[in-house]
Amino acid sequence: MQETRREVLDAIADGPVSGPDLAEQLGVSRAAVWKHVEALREAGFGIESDDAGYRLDSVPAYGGEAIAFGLDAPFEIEYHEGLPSTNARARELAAEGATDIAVVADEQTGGRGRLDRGWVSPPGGIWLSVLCRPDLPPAHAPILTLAAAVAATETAREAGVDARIKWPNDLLVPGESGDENGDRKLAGILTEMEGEADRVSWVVIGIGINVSDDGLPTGATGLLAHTGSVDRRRFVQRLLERFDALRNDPERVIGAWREHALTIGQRVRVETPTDEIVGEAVDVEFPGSLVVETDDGRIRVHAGDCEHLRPA
Ligand code: BT5
Repeated sequence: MQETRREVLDAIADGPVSGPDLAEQLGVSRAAVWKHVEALREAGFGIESDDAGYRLDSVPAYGGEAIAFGLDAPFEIEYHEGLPSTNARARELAAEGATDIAVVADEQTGGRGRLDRGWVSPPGGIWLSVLCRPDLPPAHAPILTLAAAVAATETAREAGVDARIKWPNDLLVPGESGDENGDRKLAGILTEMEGEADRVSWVVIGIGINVSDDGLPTGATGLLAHTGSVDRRRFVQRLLERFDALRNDPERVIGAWREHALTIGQRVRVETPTDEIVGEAVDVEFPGSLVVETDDGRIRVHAGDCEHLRPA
């Protein structure tokens, strides 16, 4: 959000402030204050004005300015009602040299999963992509995907949903006990990056979290199936704040990932680009490798599709 506009909001959130006082406080003209107030009203903010001055009455449920207001993390928000894919848009921004932007859309018409799979993204879901330029070698970039998975899981758990992580980065809600096939996919993460040999140039972390489960494929679930209501604005804010705190703290990422993991301790089959590995998942290691105990010993898997098997 534009800096002065944010300052106007902050000022009127604390009670009525007169136009002239606001203008003086922010060092702008009264006409400029009025313009910012009108722009904020257009963005959906409820702003009362009476003899005492301007007062913030209500914040829109969702949207760029709504997410930016009260966000305690250094991301700019670019909001769209509809987009083919927030990842595609974030990549465009990366090509323009931008950084620390979260692209958020209410609906995606061409949402993408990994390996060219599709991602169903109806209106009302949480679809966002975070663009950043971390000071990391490309081989360590997976830690950011894990950080996003932890941030999304902790935010979902705070919202009252029993989200757990399936390696490397799916969020599942476990089924009732005794129903191993009852796990449902709540969210997915798609990370894309560009880099030189020794340094990441940019990374885009796309996070899709289902809210309603209307129109989703079999095996999927949404937050609303597990909790009474969802404040998407608050959800995105908390998610971005957590991701920001975690992106510079790899130790905590791995620890928190383990704590929320559904995969550790399970029999798994992992398909890598070249191999199929079956065994018990025993740990995850920096920057995100799964350690699998197989009949031929311990194997560290860096990337692949993981399936949880029924215990032998
Ligand atoms: C993922 O891929 O799980 C990564 C999904 C990332 C989506 C976000 S939304 C914001 C950003 N913009 C994008 O365009 N993408 C990112 P993968 O592990 O390949 O899982 C894809 C598979 O999940 C599909 O083949 C379906 O079987 C299933 N699927 C599709 N839509 C789903 C949904 N909404 N919920 C649960 N499962 C879904």
